[in-house]
Amino acid sequence: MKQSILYPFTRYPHNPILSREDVPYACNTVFNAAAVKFAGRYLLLLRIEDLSGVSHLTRAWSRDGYHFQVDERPWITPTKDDDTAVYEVYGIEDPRITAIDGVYYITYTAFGPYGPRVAIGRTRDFASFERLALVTEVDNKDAVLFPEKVDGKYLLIDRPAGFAGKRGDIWIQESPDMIHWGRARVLLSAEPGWAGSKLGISTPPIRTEKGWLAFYHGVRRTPSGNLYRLGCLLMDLKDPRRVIGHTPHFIFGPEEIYERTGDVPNVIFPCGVIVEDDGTLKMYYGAADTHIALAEASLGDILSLCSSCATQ
Ligand code: M1P
Repeated sequence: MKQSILYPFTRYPHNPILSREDVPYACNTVFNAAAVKFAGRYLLLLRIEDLSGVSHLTRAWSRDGYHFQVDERPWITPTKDDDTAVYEVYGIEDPRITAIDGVYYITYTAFGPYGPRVAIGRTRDFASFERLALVTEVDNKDAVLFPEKVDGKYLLIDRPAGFAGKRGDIWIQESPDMIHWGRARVLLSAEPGWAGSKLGISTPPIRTEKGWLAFYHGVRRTPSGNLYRLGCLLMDLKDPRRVIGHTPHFIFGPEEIYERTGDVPNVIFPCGVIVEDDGTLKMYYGAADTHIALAEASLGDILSLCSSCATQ
């Protein structure tokens, strides 16, 4: 589709930027990566699925945001801790990174026989990693933290339910300490249409002059399987529990061969965006659960789009 205000992203012409051939050890796929700028470099935290089907997280580094070097070894693997190992035994998936006061918090899906749970860990240097807590019960995933406390509370957006074919909506909850969460309420509901089956937040909120901006994926169940596409939403700066704009149509979706074919076809799944000083937004997304690709847009265009579809 031609780039337009309704479809504001332009794909990097050399996509995909990472495939399993770029990983220095044997694996099945590399996809759904968190993104951050750290110590003058771009850092992707890759979800890599190994040959047994279990996912772990590995770092990849870049000077320009387009060409990445993947570490020789995994960084975060399922925990061996006796109390919690069972909850990650099927893998750790779909990381997102939020910097709060100089600490990088990583939210990810811990997957085990009881279902998916949201886990939070943290690092200051992307060398050591400390697990904080499994913060939800099962059938919850797609979680991101806000980069600031609001009214003295941490805020987490997540997606309870939506697992095993059930409808899933985007929720928000708060915590005084990042461990104990509550006062949960729905932020955005899956409505009939392009995202009628389920939603999930994709990327951590970005503070902008118009509100907190975040991207989300919407899923439509079709006769040939699920179709994952992208929308964006804007939350009130003072009260992020209030959505002040969101796109009623998708703004990005699978079209290219690397998005249409792979282990899970017709999936685009961003977990990280980086906003450059010139207002260009780099979105890193999993393509067909098999590769990582990059698309760019102007932050201004995205904000206009979101505000032109104001909900309140
Ligand atoms: O296969 C597509 C995606 O399916 C799940 O996402 P969600 O639960 O939000 O629908 C996840 O397994 C995700 O990793 C995967 O890309």
